[in-house]
Parts: sequence; C-alpha cells; structure tokens
Amino acid sequence: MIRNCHKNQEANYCTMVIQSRQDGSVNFYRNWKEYKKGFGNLNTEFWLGNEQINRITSNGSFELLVEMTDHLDVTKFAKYSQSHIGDRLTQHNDYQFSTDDIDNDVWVGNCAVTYKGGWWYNSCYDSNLNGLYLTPGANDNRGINLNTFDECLKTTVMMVKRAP
Ligand SMILES: [Ca+2]
Repeated sequence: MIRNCHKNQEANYCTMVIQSRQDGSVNFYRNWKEYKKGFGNLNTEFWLGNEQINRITSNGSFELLVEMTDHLDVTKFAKYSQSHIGDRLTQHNDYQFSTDDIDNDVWVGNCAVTYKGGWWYNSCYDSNLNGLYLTPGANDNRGINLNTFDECLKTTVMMVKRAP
C-alpha cells in the first residue's frame, strides 16, 4: 500500500504514500511522538511518520504530490518540487513541523492546538491536511483544508516521488 507504482501517460514512476485521509476513521490530532513514529491504518488513513518521511526526503531530490477531493467530488492535484539535496520535507520552506505539545510555529499561540492537527504551520496555514475530518458545509477552518478549495476536503493522499 505504501509504495505505489503508477502508470500514467507521461511516464511510469513509483511514489511513496506518506499520508492518506479517506473517511475520518483515524484521529489525526496527535502529539509529537505519534507524528514522529507514524499512526493509523495503511488500508484506510495514516501518517507514515516524520522519521520515515525524513529518511525518504533527506537524500536527493523529490517531489511532493497531493491528490485531493472535496465533498462535491472535485479532484485536484498539487505538486511541490524540492530540489535541494539535504532539504527535508519536515522543514519544508523553513516551516517547522508542530504538534499540540511541540510548538515550532512563528505565531504567538500554538497553531496545532488552534487548528487541531500536526503540520508545517507558520502563522498559521495555507494548508491543513492533517486537520479535523469534518462533514460537508462545516464552515470550520480546523478541517482538512488547502487554500485552493472553498470547502473542507473529503480525501487526501500525499505522495513523495523520488527523482531518478
Ligand atoms: Ca507558536
């Protein structure tokens, strides 16, 4: 499940799935230790773990691909490139990872507590893919959000694609 090889029209490539939200069956409001080790169920929802994500992304170039659907079943993809060898996803854009018990954001409060997730908050977010799993129309910014969607999201899959 974690390692998926996709065939698309451009090329064959393998990706490592690092996060999946599908149905709200797993609680993502967790502490630093749990985000470090990873949690959830590989068949439904999970966070692979910052330790493993660091290992995957600390050596060489990679791309982060995110596939998302909202509650109207609109699907979008986002792609983030990371070309600097040694940069780590968990320090993406110099935004440090934060959880309810470890506050590394630059805001005076703790974004992870306010927005109920573990994430690369700054002050506080453009995305919140580990936020609360909410029902449609919840109008609640603690949900699973990306700035390009009006509504909270129904599903997300975050994938790391290593450069060849
Ligand atoms: Ca803070």
